This record gives sequence, C-alpha cells and structure tokens, in this order.
Amino acid sequence: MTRTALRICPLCEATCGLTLTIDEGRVTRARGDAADVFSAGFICPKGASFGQLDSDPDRLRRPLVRRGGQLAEATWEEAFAAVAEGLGAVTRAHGGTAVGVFLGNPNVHTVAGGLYPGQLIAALGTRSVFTASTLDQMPKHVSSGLLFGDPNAIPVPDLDRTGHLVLIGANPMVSNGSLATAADFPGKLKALRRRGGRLVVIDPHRTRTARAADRHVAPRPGTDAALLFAMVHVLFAEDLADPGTELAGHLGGVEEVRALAADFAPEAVAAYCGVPADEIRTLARELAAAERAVVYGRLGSTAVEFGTLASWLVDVLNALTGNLDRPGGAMFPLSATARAPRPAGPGKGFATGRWHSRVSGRPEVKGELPAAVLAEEIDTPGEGRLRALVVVAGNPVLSAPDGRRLDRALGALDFMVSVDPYLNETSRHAHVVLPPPPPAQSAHYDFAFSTLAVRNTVRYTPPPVPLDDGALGEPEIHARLILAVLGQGGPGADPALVDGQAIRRRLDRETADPNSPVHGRDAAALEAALTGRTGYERRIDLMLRLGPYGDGFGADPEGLTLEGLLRRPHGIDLGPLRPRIPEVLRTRSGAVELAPEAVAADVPRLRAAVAAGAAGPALVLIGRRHLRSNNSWMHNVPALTGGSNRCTVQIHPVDAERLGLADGMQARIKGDGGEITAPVEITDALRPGVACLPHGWGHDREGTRLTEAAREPGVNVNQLLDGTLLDPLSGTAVLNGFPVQVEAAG
Ligand SMILES: Nc1nc2c(c(=O)[nH]1)N[C@H]1C(S)=C(S)[C@@H](COP(=O)(O)OP(=O)(O)OC[C@H]3O[C@@H](n4cnc5c(=O)[nH]c(N)nc54)[C@H](O)[C@@H]3O)O[C@H]1N2
Ligand SMILES: Nc1nc2c(c(=O)[nH]1)N[C@H]1C(S)=C(S)[C@@H](COP(=O)(O)OP(=O)(O)OC[C@H]3O[C@@H](n4cnc5c(=O)[nH]c(N)nc54)[C@H](O)[C@@H]3O)O[C@H]1N2
Ligand code: SF4
Ligand SMILES: [Mo]
Repeated sequence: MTRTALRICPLCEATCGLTLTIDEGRVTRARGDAADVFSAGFICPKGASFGQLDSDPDRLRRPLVRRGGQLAEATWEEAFAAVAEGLGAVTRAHGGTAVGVFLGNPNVHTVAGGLYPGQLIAALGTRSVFTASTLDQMPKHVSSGLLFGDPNAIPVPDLDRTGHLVLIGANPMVSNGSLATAADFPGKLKALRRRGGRLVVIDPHRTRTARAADRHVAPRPGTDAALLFAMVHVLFAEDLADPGTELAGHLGGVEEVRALAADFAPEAVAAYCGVPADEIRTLARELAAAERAVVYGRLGSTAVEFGTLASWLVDVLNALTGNLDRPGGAMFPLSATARAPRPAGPGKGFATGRWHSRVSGRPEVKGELPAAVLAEEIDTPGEGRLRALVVVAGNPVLSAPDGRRLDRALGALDFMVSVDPYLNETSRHAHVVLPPPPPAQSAHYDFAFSTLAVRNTVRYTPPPVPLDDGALGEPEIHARLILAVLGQGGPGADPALVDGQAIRRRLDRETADPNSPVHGRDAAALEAALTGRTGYERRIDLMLRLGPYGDGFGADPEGLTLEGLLRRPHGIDLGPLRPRIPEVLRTRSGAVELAPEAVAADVPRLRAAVAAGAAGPALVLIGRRHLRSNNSWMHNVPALTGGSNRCTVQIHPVDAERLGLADGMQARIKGDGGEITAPVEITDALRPGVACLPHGWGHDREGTRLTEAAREPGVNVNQLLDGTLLDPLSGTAVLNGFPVQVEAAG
C-alpha cells in the first residue's frame, strides 16, 4: 500500500517540511511540502534523497557489543548491560569525571539530542563535555553571552524584510543557511534583490553566494575582525553611528567601543586584510545609509583565529547602525518551546572559565571544553585522565583537529559507547554501538532551530513509519543509557522514569516561580494533565504549554498544546520576528553591554596581528561545503556522491604556477598536524594565497562499514591541524585560515 506522510527534514538547518511517499514501510520518494508553514515546498538534493539515506543498507539495525576485540550484533538488553558494566567499572575506579561526553552535530537535529544530553551529563557528573560547537559557532555564543547576558540569544538576519544584507564567511546558497534558519535561503536572496535590496558578500572565495551578490569583497582569511573594526571606526569617524532611540535606552559601552576602534582606521588594516581602505569605507557608509540593513556572519567568521571578536563586531555594527532588534535588521526569534518571557531586568550575566581543561588549561565555555583538546585529555597520563567516552551523533576523528591522534586515543580508552547509526571512523572504536532508527521512524521537533529561525513558527511531525520489530527509538536509547549510568538500567528498565524526572523538575521550578503562568499550582495535577503517547511527547507538551505561546495549563485556553499542534500537521505560523529588547537581556546591568571586558582584553592580540601586516604565511587553507554533502556522514549515499562533490584541493592559478602544480595533479599539503595528498583543482574563484579543501572526508580506515564512502574516501583536512590553534575566548578550533605548505606529490 502506498501512502504519504509528513516529516521535517533533519539534514540541515533549513528544516524543510517534506512529504514522504511510503511503500510497504519504505520511503520511495520525498517532495517539499507545499503547505508547510515555514518552508512552503522548498527541498534540496539532500532532502530529495531522504529515502536512499533512510534505507542505506550499511545502517546498523541492531546494537553492536565488543567481545574478544570484535564488534558483534547483540540484543538491546545485552548492549545496555555491557554499557552499565563498562561505564560502571570506570566510574567505580575513577569517578564519573573520568568519563567524557562528545555530542556531535546531529544532536541539534533530533528530538533525543534536544532532550536528554543534559540529563546524561548530570548523571555522569562529568565536566568533560565536548561538542561540535567548538568546531563551529561557539564564538557567537560567547559574544551573545557577553553582549546580551544569554549565550543562546543569537540575533538572526530578518531576511524577509531587510534591504541590505552583508554576509561574512557564509555560503547559504550551498549550506542553506546556519544560525539563520530559513528554508529556501537562495530564494530569499533573490527576493531581496527583486525588492531593490542589496547583497554584499565578504568571503575570500567567490562562492555561489558571492556570485549572486551586488558587491563581493575577498579579504585575507582570518582578518575579518580587523575589517569589521575598521567599519566601526568609520561609523564613529564620519558621525554615522546611531543606534536609534529604542535601543539607545538599553545600550551601554558605546564610548568604550569608540575608543577600542580608534586604532583600526581603514588605512591601518588595509594591508593586513588585503582590502583597499576605500572599499572598507564604502562598506561602512553603505551599511549606515541603508534604511533596513543587517550584518550576518557564519563559519568563515567563527571558526577563525579571532572568531569571538568578529562575532562580537557583527552585532556591534548592527547596534551602531540602528539595526539591532529592529525589523529588517538583526532580531531575536521567540521559539514556542522557549520559557515564556519573564519581566525585563538585570540578570546573572555570562562568564566563561568556571573550570579549565586538565592538560592545556583551556577555559570552560557554556559547560564545555574545546573539542580540539579531547585527544590530549585522553592520551596524556596523570590524575583526572579521561578513561571512557560517550559519543552521541559525532564523528570527531574526521571533524576535529588531528584525527590520527584522536583515533589512537580512542583506541586506548577503557570503555567507549557510541550512539550512532553507522560504524564509522569514530564509532569503530566503541565497545558498544547503540544505533538509532532511520529518520523515517523518528519524530521531529526543532528545539534548537526554532530559536534561530527568521520567522516564528511551530511544527511537529510524529514518526512517519513505525519502528522495526525489536528496534528502539532514539529517545528511548538515550533514556536507557542514562538509566544504565544511574545503575537503574537492568532488564525492562523503564525509560519513562527519565522523562518523568525532567517533567517534575521543571514543574517544581515553574510552580514556585511567581512569574510563571503556573505559579502556585499543584505540580502533580499539572503532570497528570500532560498529553502525549511517549515520554518525549509529554515533554514537548510541557514545553509548549509553558512557552511564550502556550496555554499555561488553562491560563490561556487558546494557547498552544501538543494536541492542538497535532491537529495542524503542516505547522502553525506565529508571525514575523518582533523586537525583544529589553525582555531578552540577562546581563548584570540589564542593558546591552556593547564593550564587554573579556572582549576588550582580546583586542591587543588583534592589534598585534594587524601590526604584522600582510607578512604571514604564503598560503593559508580554508574549507568549503558542497550542496550534496553534509559534514562527514553523507558520503555513503550514492545519490549524493560523485560529480563535482569531490575532495580536491583548490588553488589559485598564480599559486599553482609558483608551486609547479597542474590541474588533476596530486599535491602534498602539509600543516602543523601532519600531511595529506589530494588532487589539485585550479580556480581563480579563490583569492591568491588561499587553498581550499572540504572537510568530512577520509573514509579509508579499517573496521568501518561505509561501503559507498570507501569507494572514494578522500582525505581528512583536519589532519593538517595539531589542535593547538584556537580562538582563545571560545575554545573554537581555527578551521579557516591556517598556514599550509603545498607541493607537487611524488
Ligand atoms: N576542517 C573543517 N572541519 C570541520 C568543519 C569545517 O568547516 N572545516 N565544520 C565543523 C562543523 S560546522 C561541524 S557542525 C562539525 C560536524 O562534525 P560532527 O559533529 O562530528 O558531525 P558529523 O561529521 O556530521 O557526524 C555526525 C555523526 O552522527 C551520526 N548520525 C547521523 N544521524 C544521526 C541520528 O539521527 N542520531 C545519531 N545518534 N547519530 C546520527 C553520523 O553517522 C555521524 O557519525 O564538523 C566540523 N569540522
Ligand atoms: N550542503 C551542506 N550544507 C550544510 C553543511 C554541509 O556540510 N553541507 N553543514 C552544515 C553545518 S554543520 C554548518 S555549521 C553550516 C555552515 O554554513 P556556512 O557557514 O554558510 O557554510 P560554509 O560553506 O562553511 O561557509 C563558510 C564560508 O566562509 C568562507 N571563509 C573561509 N574563511 C573565511 C574568512 O576568514 N573570512 C571570511 N569572510 N570568509 C571565510 C568560506 O569560503 C565559505 O564560503 O552549513 C550547514 N549546511
Ligand atoms: S535544505 Fe536542508 S532541510 Fe531542506 S531539504 Fe535540503 S537538507 Fe533538508
Ligand atoms: Mo556546523
């Protein structure tokens, strides 16, 4: 029997609504859902290959447990027993702090990843938490934490209403957008230009996005902070800084920013940035002159040497040009599962460094340590060494610096468990692999991306296809893992205990909070009123009802509940973004703190780099993404491989000539962490002095089960890094703009 079902796509941040055609429990087709309130029918090639990805024969269907050195299929009960035993042995001997946790990117794309990791970390009592954030957007969290007092209050570009969009280190024509959840980003860029708006792209690579721009500026990689500082300098020097009356009453530190920018005149940074001073002035003047404008920075502005400074300057520019918290500018989304807004006022503020990494003393940020120090935390002997690791939806052997070292370190762990559907470069080291079901058998709700979306909507899709016999849903896997850690994971352990605990904790807090819609009510009665067929659905119901649009358990009978949402399978539109200052602020002063001390303290480092000018390595490397690829885990889907989606090193003709390289030739690329060999692709789309390699490749290790990916394995660009190059404020690895040497191989 053929039927259709709706499923929000979990494959990138655009969160498109898909209509799946299902034949005998198998997805045979995926189309964009034209009635979806957020995506209105948009789909990309990855979404279109949902069926192939879902039914990949290499997906693990049963848990694997290591016995006598070999991973072999086992029952779930055997697998959880092995987890309890393995983690139990380590925690009994060395405490929960000897267990690390690595959370990879798909955790922000699954219901389970949004609900359970906090409870897992608490159950372990560990401070050794690592995530993909320190390979990605952590600088933006730090900048938001310092500016607004809440590291998760990240303003997004109001794409539908802006008239002037400046993209820095972002390639949304390919990535479909990030920290700016917008289905059909390409269509929104076209619409911007159709309504007479302008698109400016700052990127050392003439990407597809840059080619669609009115103005493309190609700076030297890693120099954006200086470029943005120079723009700020021009705003002050030419009397163009005007935050606007609404913001002005909630803004502190403007004069301090003026002083910090004093040394960064366009002429002072031009050589360092490789951008003429006049061009920098024009960028600043155009931004100030535009009626509704917004600056937005992404990976090329975060995973870089001055990532936090650049992320901060993006919002400094938005604030100083009157575009922060204003339609068409940079605005704060309000998610349906966020806590209902509380009255404005001073908060606790944000600080980092509550603890430090053991080996190289890197500060904690948002409860995490840098992913780049995971290997040394395992392989450096001494008190407090990590002896066990829980990896959920991550492949750090490919995605983090120095994969070879991490690969060896993982192999030496006393115990490792992976929650992952694939046996890949990382999970091959696990003692137990717990495979979640394919996406067609999982429910979807975007906890993370609804806090980053360019329009407020709420959508939930239950699992389109029932679980295979004997399979466990990912929420249940997480809950059982937590119970195993707590020593309550014996046969028949009830995952609902974990959900119940989270529900009661939240209700206890809310009923005691005078500003909560349920203040003073009976927590047990509220718990009994929750609906939902599973523990995770009851938690979603709870969050929706206590959220900004919720029914408050009867306080607003028209408000949101899970039942109400289930009656609207294409979602509910909650309208365009609305101004949220001051209610969103949680700084100690209660205002936007435009010149935080921690940021000011990092400015001398930038000043020193600028003083060194253009003198620097002859060649630096940057990354690139491909539309038919996603980080490290989609190279096993035949529909998405081949063609132009290949692991080549791109280089400018001038550099190729200097280095004696020709198209198609093998090049040896050397960095501080090692060397790799890749085919050369010559292109003048790059700025001279820049080489470019995609990440997520290098599928040639033994003991994996990635049949397709192994056919064209590529090489791991992160092998060029040794893990020491970080943005100091955020602990984020420098993945763009690091020095390399390239020469003809063999
Ligand atoms: N040089 C360089 N390195 C980079 C980057 C770069 O631009 N350049 N980008 C960085 C960025 S932005 C990121 S986010 C990281 C990503 O790096 P990681 O966080 O390591 O993520 P992936 O490489 O996507 O690996 C995802 C893993 O999750 C598994 N998985 C897929 N679906 C599910 C699911 O539903 N449940 C579970 N439990 N597991 C699932 C996959 O099999 C795979 O093992 O890479 C970073 N590394
Ligand atoms: N198709 C596809 N989509 C994806 C992913 C994928 O792997 N494939 N990954 C997803 C993930 S995890 C993320 S985090 C997002 C990332 O989303 P984006 O940030 O939009 O994607 P990138 O392609 O990494 O874009 C970074 C851009 O920065 C440029 N750049 C590099 N160094 C510098 C620099 O120093 N300065 C400036 N100004 N620019 C620089 C690069 O040339 C590149 O064009 O994409 C998501 N979407
Ligand atoms: S753009 Fe992203 S969310 Fe939309 S279909 Fe493609 S992969 Fe899925
Ligand atoms: Mo990412």
